[in-house]
Amino acid sequence: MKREPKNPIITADKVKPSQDFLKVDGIFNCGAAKLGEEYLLLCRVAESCAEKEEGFLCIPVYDESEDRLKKERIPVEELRREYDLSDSRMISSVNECGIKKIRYLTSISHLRLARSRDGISFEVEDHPALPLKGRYERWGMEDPRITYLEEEGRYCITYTAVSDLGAMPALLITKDFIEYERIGAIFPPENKDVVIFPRKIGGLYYAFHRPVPYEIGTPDIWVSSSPDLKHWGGHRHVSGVCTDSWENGRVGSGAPPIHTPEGWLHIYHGADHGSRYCLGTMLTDLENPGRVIARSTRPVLEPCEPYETEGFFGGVVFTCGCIVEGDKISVYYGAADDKIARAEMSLKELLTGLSWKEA
Ligand code: MAN
Repeated sequence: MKREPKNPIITADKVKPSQDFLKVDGIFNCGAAKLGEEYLLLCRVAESCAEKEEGFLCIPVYDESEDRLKKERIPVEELRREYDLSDSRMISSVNECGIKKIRYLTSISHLRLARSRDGISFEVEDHPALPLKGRYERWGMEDPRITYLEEEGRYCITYTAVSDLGAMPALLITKDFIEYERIGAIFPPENKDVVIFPRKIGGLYYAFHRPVPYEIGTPDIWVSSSPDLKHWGGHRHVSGVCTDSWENGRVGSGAPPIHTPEGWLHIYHGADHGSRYCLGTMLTDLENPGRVIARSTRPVLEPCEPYETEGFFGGVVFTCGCIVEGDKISVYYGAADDKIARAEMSLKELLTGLSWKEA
């Protein structure tokens, strides 16, 4: 992949906080779409409390009963005594069964639209695209992915609704990125990385998703189908972690699958046990999209540049969206969980030039 020389193309200093008491920690993982001639990115914006309070760590949490953000104040003493603070993204502890549980996220995310005429210089809007809503969004909305349903002229947006009840995929529908219809939860927790295919296959909608099994199994990519985008079934395992490689920790969908004559081309992410996130590719059957035809042996993008290795959470390249124009794929990706970067590649080269590992 060829990185954009102007990378990173969007940084946190270009983003206004959504409320006075917040500061923006990062703008990253974004869905991508074209609406007419305009390029749109629906970005994840992560915010935390701007002011420090002596003796406390303050975390913004959405209170659905009052429909507003509140500060949760945790005494620093308690934090040091009871929690693991080594991961910048979360505050965790080990429960009575010896299992690591995330008790708080260090920031809360919402979705924000950025617009561009050339796909490189983006203006970020001043306000969230839509407000947090309901019990399942107490800890925010994350990682939006946009699929344009070609035959219907509408955009499906999947995202992760996060709360103390778990990470749960939810769906929005829009035609204009002004009004959004909330469909709500489409898979129960814990599940993430849902991406919908751009056209129906055999009369059904399809989606890749990534459940997180608890006692048995690994975080792998699955496929499901639906007659109406709301009810999902036909669950089937697609592709798993590879024990001896860059993707030995977890894999999950990235950008919406791209229809090519050879099959569905899917850019996904894989992380190792040290949470270093890279991008890989796989090709699945056009008629049976859960059947993997081939999978790349090496990552197509790895965190190497300083803006990818250093940041809120370094060593991460993570995509939620790309735009295909003829033979050119523009991949938009979150770098180090705090900025947005872009890389492009030729569709043809990607299909022919890679060393495919037969699945
Ligand atoms: C999570 C994802 C992303 C994030 C990566 C890297 O698993 O859901 O939100 O970018 O980890 O931190």
